[in-house]
Amino acid sequence: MGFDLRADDALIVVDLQVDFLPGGSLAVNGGDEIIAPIEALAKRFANVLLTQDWHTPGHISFASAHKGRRAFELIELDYGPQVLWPDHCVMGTPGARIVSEPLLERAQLVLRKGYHHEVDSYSGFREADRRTQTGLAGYLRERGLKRLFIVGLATDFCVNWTALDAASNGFETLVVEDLTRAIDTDGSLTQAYAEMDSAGVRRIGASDI
Ligand code: VGL
Ligand code: ZN
Repeated sequence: MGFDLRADDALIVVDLQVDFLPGGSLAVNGGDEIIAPIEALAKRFANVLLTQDWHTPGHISFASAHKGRRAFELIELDYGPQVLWPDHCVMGTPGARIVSEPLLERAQLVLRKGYHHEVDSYSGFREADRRTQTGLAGYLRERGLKRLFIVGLATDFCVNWTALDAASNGFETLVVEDLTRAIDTDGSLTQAYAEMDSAGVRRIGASDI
């Protein structure tokens, strides 16, 4: 409908990994449905970047690392509230694999995050302590990339946090809503949309591009 895709646009594909697909340890409903359309969209972008959730074994975000706690409970850590998750995307394991060979082939950058044992990182820009930078903002700036189209998993966690940080770093930020799928625990999807809207993140559909 009307984006002239430009050389300074980037498609950021968030966490399209085995553990987030149906059958995975932190399966996102319908996660598999977005793979083919993202691959098709990626062909139209001059710049394709991927993020990859990449946790240490026994990572602090895992319920299994907290005695007596269960997955999807909320706890308070040094850096703030943390949802506890089933073990997922442990570095080097099959569950952490990015599921699309065409995207891996096309990607200029695969940005790993969540590899500090004591800090989670939903965002591709900044870890959950809200201080530790991943380097993505500097990468985008040095490459002169200005407008970011964000797709992938999950809408209400890694897509949302990545989009909010993208906007706060001054990038024009668009989330392609139908090329994401949500975990939707405890109202998280409604909250994520409200946060995106108030941060000036545009929500569009794939057919708009
Ligand atoms: C994610 C929960 C835990 C995501 C990653 O990719 O949205 N969610 N780790
Ligand atoms: Zn994770």
